[in-house]
Amino acid sequence: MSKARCMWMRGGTSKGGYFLASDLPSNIAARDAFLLGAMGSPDNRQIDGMGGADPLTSKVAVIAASGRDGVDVDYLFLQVAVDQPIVTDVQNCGNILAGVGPFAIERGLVTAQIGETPVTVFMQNTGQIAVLNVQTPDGHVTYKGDARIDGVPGLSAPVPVQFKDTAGSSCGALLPTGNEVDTINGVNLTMIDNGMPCVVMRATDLGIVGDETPENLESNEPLRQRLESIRLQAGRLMNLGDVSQKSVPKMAMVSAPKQGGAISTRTFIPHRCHKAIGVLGAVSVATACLLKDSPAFALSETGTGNQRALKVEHPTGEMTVVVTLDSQGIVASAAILRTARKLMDGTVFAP
Ligand code: NQM
Repeated sequence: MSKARCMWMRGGTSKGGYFLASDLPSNIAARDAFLLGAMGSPDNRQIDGMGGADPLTSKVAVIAASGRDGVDVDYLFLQVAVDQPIVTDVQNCGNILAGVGPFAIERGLVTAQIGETPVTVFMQNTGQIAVLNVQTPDGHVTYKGDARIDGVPGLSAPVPVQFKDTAGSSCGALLPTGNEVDTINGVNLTMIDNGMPCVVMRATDLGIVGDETPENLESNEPLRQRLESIRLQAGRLMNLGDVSQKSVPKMAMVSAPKQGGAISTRTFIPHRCHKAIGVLGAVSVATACLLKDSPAFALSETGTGNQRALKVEHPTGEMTVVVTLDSQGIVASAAILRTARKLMDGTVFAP
């Protein structure tokens, strides 16, 4: 197959191709070969394809009407590696998710209401549900609005996203080792999965301050080696097996908030440093901040009450995660604000 119908969209702080499942080959090897060709991978510059030479702009959403009760669409997220011939469904993506609601309405999978249209999404990668509210003022999707998210210039229509039951999405449990804190290579860390498997460590324990730019951290070869050594061991302990070719777990280095937020982060995803932070990555880090024994706890400002707006600071601003706590103080559900924009609707070609 050498061409397919597709919509290119920004979802949150990521960007990628959105396809109806029926517009892609059902054979997985054929599908992946097509997507690699369309993105221009493997190649550091992705010069012969649509990818933007960054994992955040080399993403794919595959969407179909859902047969599940109370669910509108099934969404499969695929990460197309930039410099390796890998397409993986091992992780979810809460940023690309933001475009799934508008896409589902635009393609006629969900009927728009007048005003706002809720879209209930089954996230196939992890088997969980998210509910998006899409702005449809006159029965059509609008991308114009006055919502702003850090990491994206300008204003857009808000797409609030609510997650339910994200604990243990990929690792089987919120704390796959059963512990709030473990030690690997002498570094105290929390291995946690509240929608995204993450390893949460104190930045200073990795020899950085925590306010460095992503470029500065990516050029720090000893740091990268330390992180990868910890990650490979953490992967096994988190029930993820050999993660050498996988994009999880994410490596979050945390420090005290610098802009009045709850915590400051620098996150490797896992080999490039995120310019912001992933959505479910932020939910998982925010959850770690509430665990008394986590190295994140003492550094964070998490406030009080059963519902808290935790601002997770990152290199280009912050992401506010609104968490609702259960009677034991554990995060029961989380909500975030994203925006999305349709960039192109047409046909994408692979060589
Ligand atoms: O954690 C990047 C992104 C993501 C994933 C990554 C994401 C999430 O910013 O839900 O959104 O961590 O690979 O798109």
